[in-house]
Amino acid sequence: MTVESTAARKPRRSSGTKRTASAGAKKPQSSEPQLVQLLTPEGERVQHPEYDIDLTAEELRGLYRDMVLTRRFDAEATALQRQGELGLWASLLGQEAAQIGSGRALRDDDYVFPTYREHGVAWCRGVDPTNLLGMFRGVNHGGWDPNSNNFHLYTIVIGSQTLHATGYAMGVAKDGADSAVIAYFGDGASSQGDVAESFTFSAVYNAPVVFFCQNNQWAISEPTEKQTRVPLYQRAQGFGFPGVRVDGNDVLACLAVTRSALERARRGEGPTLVEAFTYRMGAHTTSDDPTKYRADEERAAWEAKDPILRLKAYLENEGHADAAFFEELEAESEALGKRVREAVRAMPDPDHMAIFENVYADGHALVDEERAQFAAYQASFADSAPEEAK
Ligand SMILES: Cc1ncc(C[n+]2csc(CCOP(=O)(O)OP(=O)(O)O)c2C)c(N)n1
Ligand SMILES: [Mg+2]
Repeated sequence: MTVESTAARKPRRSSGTKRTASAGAKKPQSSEPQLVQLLTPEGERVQHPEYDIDLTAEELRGLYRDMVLTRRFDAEATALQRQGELGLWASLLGQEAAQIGSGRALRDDDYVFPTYREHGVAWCRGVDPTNLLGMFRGVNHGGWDPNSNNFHLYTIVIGSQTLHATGYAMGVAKDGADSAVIAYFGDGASSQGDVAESFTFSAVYNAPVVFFCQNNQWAISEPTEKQTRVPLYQRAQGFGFPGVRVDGNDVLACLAVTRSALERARRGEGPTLVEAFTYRMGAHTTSDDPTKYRADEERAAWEAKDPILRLKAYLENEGHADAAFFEELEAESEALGKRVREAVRAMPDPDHMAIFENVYADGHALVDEERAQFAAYQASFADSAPEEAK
């Protein structure tokens, strides 16, 4: 049995109302990419022999609401950066399904190690969205207590969080807990040594970790072809654990595939690589201009696969949501946008010396020296003198 074929273990029940995605199709060779999909770009529900799930109308509306509010929050943050309120923003536009689907597959006691773009996952973990903005405004080093929501601080050092997640997962296994760990990373990060090392360690130690790679086709200006000669999910095979590619713009498929990978981790069967095949609709960050390196046609093709529109079409076609639902959600989005704007503008400037705090737990000679230098520099400004001396 190949590692990939373990991904097709349990045939599920069939339903008369759904089309089978691969019906009549030639069985792909193992080297050809396979894509798990439950909802087509047109909003048609298709069945999958391994990953089919049943969700109530309320759950479907919940996923839709999560994606809409996350997109709204993200748009607001981009606008705030343009207005000079944030120093930088990394937009998740286009990746809502990958993040909400995987985020809603998690249990409260699972632990998440994100990159810097996982605003939708943060939303699912209950991290207040305004807390994500402090670091991007430059007023703090993180903005939330990772252990309050089992959601680690954003990690900028590409790929390093996969090692943190693996070590944490090895600890979970040693504790005998049945929770799981998920590490988010990108297509570009897949080229990092840290990621390869985390694959090796997690496989060998059977660590309960899911590697969730959002292949958004670009690592700043480098396309995925510059990262790999095989589809990314197939990398897992060489490390001895299963890999699966899921339609990253299909929230149902992302939920089903991640849930299955997390269950596998809980059963003590080790890691899984999930490659969510998606697209970064915006710029890498607000400092980037993607028109310099990618074609408009490419973006337009992905616009037709929008994760929110396809679920909207499905909700409407099935009668799972009425006009009042969409109107209320629009009002909720507006309110969220207003709350985010007000919260950012109200963030107090940090104390100048705070940058030196928490660098080392017990202090450090070099940090002490730098702190003293910086204090002297600050004191050299005329307006830094105490009030009574002026
Ligand atoms: C170790 C390291 N090398 C380089 C960088 C600069 N850098 C920031 S984001 C990025 C691209 C990451 O691409 P990908 O992993 O695909 O994630 P995406 O930004 O597309 O979500 C790079 C090279 C960094 N932050 N850390
Ligand atoms: Mg990328």
